[in-house]
Amino acid sequence: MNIAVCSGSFDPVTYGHLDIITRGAKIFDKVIVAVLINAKKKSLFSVEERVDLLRQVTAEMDNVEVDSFDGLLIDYMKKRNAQVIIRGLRAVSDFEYEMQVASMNKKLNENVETFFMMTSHQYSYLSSSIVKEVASYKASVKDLVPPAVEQALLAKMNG
Ligand code: COD
Repeated sequence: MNIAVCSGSFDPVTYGHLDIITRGAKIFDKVIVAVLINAKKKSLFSVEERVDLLRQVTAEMDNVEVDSFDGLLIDYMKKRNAQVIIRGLRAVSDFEYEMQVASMNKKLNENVETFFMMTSHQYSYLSSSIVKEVASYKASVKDLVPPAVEQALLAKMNG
């Protein structure tokens, strides 16, 4: 069974994330969407909230599972018997960092492959940070995130 992990912060999940998860799920037998538990990084949503939103928006996808992990991604992958890391590329600026991380992961475990997917052009500008920025000014994020995430953002922004 070909198992891929799509890891990230997902703070919160956007249509850009959902696009690569959906496309990945058509290629691999199973996709595990894994949220990094990183106490050092300040996030708007807790890990539990991010996992819950991801579960809601991927509920229709039979071969997608949502989980969280701590520590090195390759250690988590070993535990889950996964061989492939799915990453999205939005712009040339993403490339340098992604190249470094993919090379390090390869050095840590040569059996792990990183699978890069080009963003769909309509989401090339989209990131969780930009969504939070727009939402903080009470502007509509309807076209950027699924309805459940829009509601959760509104609730956060309204205190
Ligand atoms: N279009 C396409 N892809 C997108 C879009 C978009 N609009 N938006 C986001 N993505 C992709 C990103 O490129 C990424 O591949 C994925 O979705 C998740 O994105 P984010 O921003 O939620 O998450 P990141 O990139 O901050 O997550 C980084 C990790 C936390 C996954 C990474 O640092 C990690 O695995 N850390 C664990 C420690 C480790 O093992 N490090 C590696 C050794 S150096």
